[in-house]
Amino acid sequence: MVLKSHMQDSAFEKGNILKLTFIYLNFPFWRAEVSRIALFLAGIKFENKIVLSDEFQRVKADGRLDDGTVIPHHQLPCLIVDGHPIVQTGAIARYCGKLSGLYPKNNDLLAAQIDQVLDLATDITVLVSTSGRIDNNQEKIRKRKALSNGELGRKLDILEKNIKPNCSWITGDSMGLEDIAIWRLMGWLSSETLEGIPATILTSRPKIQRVCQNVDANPKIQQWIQLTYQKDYNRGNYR
Ligand SMILES: N[C@@H](CCC(=O)N[C@@H](CS)C(=O)NCC(=O)O)C(=O)O
Repeated sequence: MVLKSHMQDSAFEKGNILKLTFIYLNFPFWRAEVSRIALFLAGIKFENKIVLSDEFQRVKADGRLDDGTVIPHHQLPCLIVDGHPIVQTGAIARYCGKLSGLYPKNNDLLAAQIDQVLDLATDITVLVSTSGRIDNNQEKIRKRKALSNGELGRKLDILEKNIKPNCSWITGDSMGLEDIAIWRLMGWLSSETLEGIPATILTSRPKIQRVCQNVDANPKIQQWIQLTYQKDYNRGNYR
């Protein structure tokens, strides 16, 4: 793996092996992928534990897996580090990023630049997820169409504006946590799994498309896809 040139402070030292269990649902959403892929890129072993729908309902209610593992905020993802649970996407991503060398330990400016993209990914996720709670299907589709032409479109334009022209990556000179997060978030948005959000949502956003294409073309990312994604999984439309 090529580390960002200014990230030679990787916390991962062979011989200092942690027991890591990553807990998430059975689809490759960015909230999980950003951290799992960081670990994978660095060759850090972890157990990939999948929680199915019934058990997830119990996690939401009780804050525990069926085996008793505590899920502190009753939400996933959750990472167990030597028996200590960590939750919240950003916290887990920063932790895994530090272990893997994809998040700096002594460059506060770069850390904030990565954080701001992860936080924007969260804003976009929350914006879109609220539409999923609408029971009436027609109303849900109407809401999502309105979002695509309105606030979601606006957020995507803001992301587009903040990616430099002629750069392969959002921050710095190599693929980072922020690129992986945006690749999977955009893959979800443009995959047509969210009825009402069109597959063409990225068409007029070439810089976002370019970042997604670059992540998707990375050989280690392709290896991860082969290892963990269902065959022909729709990774979205960014071409
Ligand atoms: N703020 C949390 C939100 C995580 C989240 O909403 N996860 C969903 C699954 S993708 C969940 O657990 N939802 C159940 C709930 O919020 O009660 C984070 O950043 O990780």
